[in-house]
Amino acid sequence: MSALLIVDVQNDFIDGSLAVPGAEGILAQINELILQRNWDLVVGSQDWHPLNHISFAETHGKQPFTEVSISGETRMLWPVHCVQGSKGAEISPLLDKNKVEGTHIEVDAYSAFDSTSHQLSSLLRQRNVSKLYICGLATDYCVRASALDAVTNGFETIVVTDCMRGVDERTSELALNEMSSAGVKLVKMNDI
Ligand code: VGL
Ligand code: ZN
Repeated sequence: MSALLIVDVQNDFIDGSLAVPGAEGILAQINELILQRNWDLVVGSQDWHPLNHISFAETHGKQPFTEVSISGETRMLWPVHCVQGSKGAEISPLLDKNKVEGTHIEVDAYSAFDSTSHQLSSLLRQRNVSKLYICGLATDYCVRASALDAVTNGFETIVVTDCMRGVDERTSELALNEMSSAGVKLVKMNDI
């Protein structure tokens, strides 16, 4: 069985506080991708932070897009985004949600697989999904982390490169290379 995971197509990443360049332009593509094939399952994920999240620059009294070392790890500090219950955290009204069977939330991590209850991998296993296609936002953060985790969880993992966008061009390029080295397949929508 094959599933499509649509990562973090939320208002803040489209035209809100952490707008990803070109994000708006892929919504129509993603809507087409949803209809393009008879997916056994289509699921979404949603970035969902508490107000004083550790990844927010404001929490540290710093400027957004600077980096800090948190427990020995370099982490990017973001503008306040996708706060639980806010308009910015809502899935974009431009996404065709008809076939999407709910969303899995990421409170603290970039990966859609990293929720404490491992809900996403159990759902995929329950539905006998072996092949997972991933699209959405952002290439260099949540798409990257979700794809790498999908491989680790034993799924054949494919990212649809023309249905995703990154925060930064350089880190997106690095992320694509890293995913590819980890065994993630990179395809374009029309080659599926
Ligand atoms: C994301 C930056 C911060 C993402 C989430 O969805 O890729 N990026 N939080
Ligand atoms: Zn976030």
